[in-house]
Amino acid sequence: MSEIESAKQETRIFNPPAEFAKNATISGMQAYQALRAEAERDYEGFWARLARENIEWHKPFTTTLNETEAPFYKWFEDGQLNVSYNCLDRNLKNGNAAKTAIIFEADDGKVTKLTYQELHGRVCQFANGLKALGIKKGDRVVIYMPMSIEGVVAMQACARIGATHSVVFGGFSAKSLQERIIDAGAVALITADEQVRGGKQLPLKAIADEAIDMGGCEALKSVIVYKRTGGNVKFVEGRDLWMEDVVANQPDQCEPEWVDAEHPLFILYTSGSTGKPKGVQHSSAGYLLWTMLTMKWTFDLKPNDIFWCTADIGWVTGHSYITYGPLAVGATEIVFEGVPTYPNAGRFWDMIARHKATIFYTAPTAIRSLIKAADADEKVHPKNYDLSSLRLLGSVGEPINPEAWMWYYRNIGRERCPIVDTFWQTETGGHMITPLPGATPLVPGSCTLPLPGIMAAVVDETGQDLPNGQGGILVVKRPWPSMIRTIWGDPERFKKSYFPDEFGNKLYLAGDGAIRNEQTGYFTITGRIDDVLNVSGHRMGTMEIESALVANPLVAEAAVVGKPDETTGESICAFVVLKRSRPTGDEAKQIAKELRDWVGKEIGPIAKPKEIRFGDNLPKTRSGKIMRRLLRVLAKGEEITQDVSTLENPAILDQLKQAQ
Ligand code: 6R9
Repeated sequence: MSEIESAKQETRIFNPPAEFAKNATISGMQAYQALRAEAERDYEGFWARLARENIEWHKPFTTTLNETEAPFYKWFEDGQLNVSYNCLDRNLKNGNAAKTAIIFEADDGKVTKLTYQELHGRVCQFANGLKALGIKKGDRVVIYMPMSIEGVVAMQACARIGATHSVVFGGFSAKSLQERIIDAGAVALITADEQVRGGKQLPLKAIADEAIDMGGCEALKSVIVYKRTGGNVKFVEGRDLWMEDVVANQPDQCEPEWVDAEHPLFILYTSGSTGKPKGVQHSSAGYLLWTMLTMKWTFDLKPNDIFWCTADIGWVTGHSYITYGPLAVGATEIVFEGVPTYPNAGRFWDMIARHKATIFYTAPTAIRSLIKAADADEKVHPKNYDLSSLRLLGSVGEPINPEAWMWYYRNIGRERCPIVDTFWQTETGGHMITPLPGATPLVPGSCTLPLPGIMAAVVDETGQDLPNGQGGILVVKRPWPSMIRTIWGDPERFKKSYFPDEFGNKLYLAGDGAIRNEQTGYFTITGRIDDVLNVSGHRMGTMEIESALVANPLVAEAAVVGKPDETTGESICAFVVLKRSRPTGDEAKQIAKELRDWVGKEIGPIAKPKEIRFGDNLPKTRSGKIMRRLLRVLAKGEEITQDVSTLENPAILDQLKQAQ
């Protein structure tokens, strides 16, 4: 059944538990509708009110939204603030100094707790250390670190001195890291000797060295290394420093650098439909505001909550719901170094029980793999764990299929906890379409309704609204404070990707398809409508993987498509033409392995194709265009029913049918 069909047929509804609704920040649908109405009545007034109530400003703003250079929107333009001050100092003043900010659990189970006072001190010391190295406001700093307190400290310290950070996920290769260092023009790199995941030590500093040795990183003056394992690393005199030496003797107070509301807090690279990753640039004030509001609205955060977002700080979810949002609202949060399957697949459930987590936010791919693990081994079934502390569950990164939703609801939430299926993107900064746990009746597989102030809609190719029940293109009709500001160094690409001419440069194009339910108006996301794949909740461009493949000397041509996968949502299937004759049997297996490893080195292990098929050619139109939609059908193992008369070489389809 297609996603559109299953969304249309889903009729189960789960109302918010009465107790939950009673105490919720947004309590009941009327409260939600009232906020929406406020935004519709006076859009700027709505955002201005929230920005005044939630952010502590160094200098108050007087203009709310500047649209004169649209789509380069500016929010709260003449206001000044510091994001780290809002996350840390404010908590010291608010009586949260002795409150636990972070419960860190290492891969081996060792737990370290840090109060707001301690975190503030650590961030200030490191910020002072960065300043001593000459790093200043506006400089770019790349962070390539494991999940750690130090990773959060590094990001917050950059924010404190007004340096723009760009975190690169620790699973990316040397080449990917090098490209990002160059594109951002980074003056410093913060990394670790090694990272520890699933009982294994994996290098980071050695990969960073390799990246820098590839050349082009001339702007990079300092490499700061957090000693995680004490593993062997090479140091370059005059460039490399231990993090512990950078902070040694630095005072634990550091006056924050006040920045303009629009000052770029961070750049985060993500995949688009062309080969080169896009440096998504975010602001300071608008971004901070939305991470705070979504913590309060979507997660209904209360002072006693123990909040756990399992994402990595290398992704936007880790930025908004580990480094910034939870701290800005004074939450206690869990930060986890390891993986869900080590020492066994009960790790998440065990951690929830031990730390008494109340809010748990994870990805469908993790849920699906833990369902499988629980089916295979009774011992790691969630029923064996005390999950009574939980009151709210969340999902992010990809569509959650109704079966996985139901399992999550029954086995983890024990039918007591609402599930917030949060639809959003690197570009949106925070949640866009999501249930409110104390208001929205839930329907499995639907992210339900846009948050107040988010003008989401489903339109056709000409930008006209579609009626409910008709699938189309997901857009946002008005700018919102936490939206992407530009693509770093490429404003034209920003315009073309998100505010294209076809829609009069007025509609934000998410890149996803959606359909709204005929009765409820609820949104269901039907997946990407561009050449972007979503594998285990990780975004990847098909062009990126194709470029990596053709960079291999054996490869003449490659086309990459997504294939539905039970566990990872989508998997990567590559169709490859070699410069030599088409390999078969063991030789094909051998070359496929070589190419997979090659892609792992070019981009990172997450981009390795699960399946590689070799052909003498690819299905092309007479004008030479690769027919990817046919390849998608072949990848799924389905029969081709479409018209293939425009194909130059229809015989090739038979050859590519079989998986090798
Ligand atoms: C936060 C994040 C964004 C893409 C997005 C969409 C998919 C994310 C989803 C979802 C359906 C949800 N996506 N959340 N699809 N339901 N609740 O994941 O950012 O890595 O940029 O990915 O992920 O396709 O366009 P990012």
